[in-house]
Amino acid sequence: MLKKKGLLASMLSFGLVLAACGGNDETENNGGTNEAANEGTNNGEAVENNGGNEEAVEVEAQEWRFVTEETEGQVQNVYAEEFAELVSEKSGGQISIDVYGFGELGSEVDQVEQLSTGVVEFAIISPGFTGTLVPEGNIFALQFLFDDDQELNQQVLNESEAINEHLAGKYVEQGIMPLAFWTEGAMQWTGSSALQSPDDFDGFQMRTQESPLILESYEAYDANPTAMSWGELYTGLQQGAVEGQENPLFFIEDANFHEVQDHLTISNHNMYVTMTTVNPDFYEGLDDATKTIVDESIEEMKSRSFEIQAEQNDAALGLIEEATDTPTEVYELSEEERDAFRELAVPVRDSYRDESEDAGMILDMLQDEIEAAQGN
Ligand code: 6CS
Repeated sequence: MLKKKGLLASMLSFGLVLAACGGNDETENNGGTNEAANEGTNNGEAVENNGGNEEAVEVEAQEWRFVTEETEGQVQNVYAEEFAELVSEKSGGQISIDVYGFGELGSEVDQVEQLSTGVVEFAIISPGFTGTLVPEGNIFALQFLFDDDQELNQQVLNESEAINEHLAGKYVEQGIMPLAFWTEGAMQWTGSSALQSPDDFDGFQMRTQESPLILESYEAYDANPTAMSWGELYTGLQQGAVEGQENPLFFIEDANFHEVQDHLTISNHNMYVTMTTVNPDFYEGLDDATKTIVDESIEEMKSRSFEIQAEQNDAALGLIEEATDTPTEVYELSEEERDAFRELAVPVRDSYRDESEDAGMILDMLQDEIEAAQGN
């Protein structure tokens, strides 16, 4: 429960952090951040001996903010810290990025607004929290849509026109510019009771993220889904307010959900997709040299994000099984058992098509892209 105390302390320091972020109010900050970030920057020439890095580019000193939905040591934070390091190196130490973990600036939903209003320049935002704002982002709620091979899925996320052009465009319209879509691993179920067939979900109190089609996906199994921040989830599971949840293994283990759950089902029913995002006005306002530093760092983090999640997810199941003082029964669904869920999950795709004029086109294109990747 140490983490909960840390979280509370972080929430209490929220006001202080905002004050430390330059004292701007939100309205001024939208364009103001860009001006502050760009003021005095030049076109960026490669210089020798800049901070000891021969490839560093000359840019003015700048300080940016990057908020994540996770805490220290978890996948998103390791990613953000490494991204900050790359940007610092490439700018010869001139650009520094302060990373704020989950709870330091508010909830996951608050963070979406902070990014779009320019309170922070960068954020890791999971589509699971934006389904009302960007209905097309509900595509990642659709279970059994992607392949079981995470490497193949990451390749699709990197190369997909449906995602990187059409879906990304919908986010930009809402003041959120996705720079990369990436997997945090396959999701599994935990429960206070065993979850092995759709019948086991009948009336089951399932915790989900906010996006409407995530809830609808569990309603298709006759469960009673409730959206809740993960900051309240440990206590919610412990006290029985909810009976189960879905997440990648690393997160289940690190957030200690296995301590308060008797059952873990290896279901691989979906993958956890997240996005590295930037405030579009801020990004478009950057000079070419600074933009290149950002773009190169994002590109280099594409393989790293996959490695970071794979390493943590690979270790997590063993750690859960070793926690014998809080035993968790692990059950892996057979292909036949997965098919029973798949059958109920596929019709939810029709609801996705109804989300907007372009949703059907995005889904069709993505399905073609997944099939093409599977055929290679
Ligand atoms: O379940 C959640 O809400 C959290 N899960 C992960 C893997 N990252 C952050 C997110 O908020």
